[in-house]
Amino acid sequence: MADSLAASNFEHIDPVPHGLDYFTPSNLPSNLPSNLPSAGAATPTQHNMSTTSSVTDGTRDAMAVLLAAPDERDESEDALTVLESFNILCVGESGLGKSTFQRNIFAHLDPTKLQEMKRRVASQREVVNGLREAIDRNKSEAKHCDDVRAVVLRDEREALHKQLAEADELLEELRAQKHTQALAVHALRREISELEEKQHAVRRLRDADEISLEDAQRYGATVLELQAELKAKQDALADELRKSNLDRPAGGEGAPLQTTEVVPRLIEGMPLYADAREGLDVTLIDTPGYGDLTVDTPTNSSVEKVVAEVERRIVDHLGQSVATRPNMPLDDEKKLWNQLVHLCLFFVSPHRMKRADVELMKRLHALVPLVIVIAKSDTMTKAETLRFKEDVRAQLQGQRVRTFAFSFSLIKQVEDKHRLDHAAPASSGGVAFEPYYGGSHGMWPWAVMAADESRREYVWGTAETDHPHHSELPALRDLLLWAGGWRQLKHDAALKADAEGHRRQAAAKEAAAKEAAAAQAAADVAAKAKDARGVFGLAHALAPWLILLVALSVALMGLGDELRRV
Ligand SMILES: Nc1nc2c(ncn2[C@@H]2O[C@H](COP(=O)(O)OP(=O)(O)OP(=O)(O)O)[C@@H](O)[C@H]2O)c(=O)[nH]1
Ligand SMILES: [Mg+2]
Repeated sequence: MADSLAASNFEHIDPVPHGLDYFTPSNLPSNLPSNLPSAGAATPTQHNMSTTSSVTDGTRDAMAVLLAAPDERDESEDALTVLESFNILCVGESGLGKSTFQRNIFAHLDPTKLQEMKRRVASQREVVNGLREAIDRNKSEAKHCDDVRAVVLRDEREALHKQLAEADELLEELRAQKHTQALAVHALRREISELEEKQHAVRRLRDADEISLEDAQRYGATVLELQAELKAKQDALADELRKSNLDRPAGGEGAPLQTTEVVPRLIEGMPLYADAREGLDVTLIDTPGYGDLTVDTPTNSSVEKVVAEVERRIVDHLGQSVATRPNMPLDDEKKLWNQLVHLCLFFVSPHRMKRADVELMKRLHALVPLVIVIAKSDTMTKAETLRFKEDVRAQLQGQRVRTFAFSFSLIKQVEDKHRLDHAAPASSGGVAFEPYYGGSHGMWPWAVMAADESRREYVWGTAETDHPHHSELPALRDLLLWAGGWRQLKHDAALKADAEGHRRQAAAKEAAAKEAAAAQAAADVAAKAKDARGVFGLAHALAPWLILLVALSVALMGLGDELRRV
């Protein structure tokens, strides 16, 4: 079982990456064509566009769509339908790459320049349509109004026509820009595709048994040249597709800043996959890591900040009693647009889980759906990764930490998709890719690596954060959005928030009952004390009289004795 996790994981890293075994921006999972299927179906990639027999008709068609000139493609300008909110909290020890991960995971899916342009075209088209409707309304009113109103309407109509002409001009300009941009991406994709084919062919010649050493060297040099050319094109395409604000920290170039406070970042209209017509408003909530000498101090505890953020969101959600979105009942708003933490990605360091991790997990697991992520997976070998995944799961079970388990069928869909997308073509003699993300129980943690440029370069080669052979980051992304894991998570988050609400209510009731009982007990004590004081007070008041009485009796008795003696 273990061997099947990712049969070729890291095996393909060599100083000169082999084109087809490598991730390129052209076969990012997010580069799916707009007519792409729902979960589980084949998606186009550079691997399966090869003309070998291993390519299915479906994938070849899909690739054709991807490489077709932009004007041949579905150029629908429909704006994205944003379905709901989806909030992800990243938690863990300091320095594990939480912030880098957040900049990386949706970098290619987050509205790219192209999608941004699509959005601008769509909203400008709405402006144009709005003006046209206003002119129509004006015209129909003009047919039935009096002469004075007719003059006013004519002036208004003239102004509207002027506005419409300007808006139309802007719309055309935006469309042209969008088309130019689409052509640039298309051209780059095609060039990359051709270069990869070429490189692949030359590599086959180089590796053929029957050629001379000289020829082999010549072909080898050509492969290297093609590789350099390919890399330049891939970089250009990545730049074209990348949305800058997710790729780098706000400060621009330079080392990532340490996170010192809880920082939410809203990404509006994140498509579920590239070119999807449906998307989510995703909020990534970054948190200060714990265990750091300067940021996490006893008086400024990172853990307390994390727990406070989670609890604040639950309390706000439970306490919301007024709808804020137009035309949406409160119940729907609370269900679809709540600010709860829908997913807590809990980062643990590679090789070891710490006591502090488990302690925080135990504070969070009843409040939010917890998914464990092993950070910096590039620092572990395949065997270490597998072993550590098992260790983490066993330790969590032993500690009774409850983590969220995605339905196994969703994980399976992602595995199938990646198996298809990332199998090296038979012609390259490549190994089949056997992802095994969930473990037999579907409960393994995810081993991810992240980087701002989506790749980490080492002296021995390059590890691609978006390559399923190298990292489970794309698997997690596909599971969350493409396969619909977000729905399961939101459901669980709502259940947990409600349970927490009940727990708090019960605790408040219990506290109130305890308080009432304590007050009653205090009152009883006071009453008893009062009673005791009453008896004692009476005794106190009568005492002088009693003493006097006794004294008198004694005196009388003495007097009696005297009289008798006399
Ligand atoms: N090897 C490796 N390094 C990584 C990875 N992800 C991030 N890093 C590096 O780890 C360092 C810390 O990354 P950050 O993203 O700032 O870590 P963080 O968890 O946000 O840290 P805090 O803000 O202190 O909690 C940076 O130098 C990153 O480049 C990874 O997957 N592998
Ligand atoms: Mg950080």
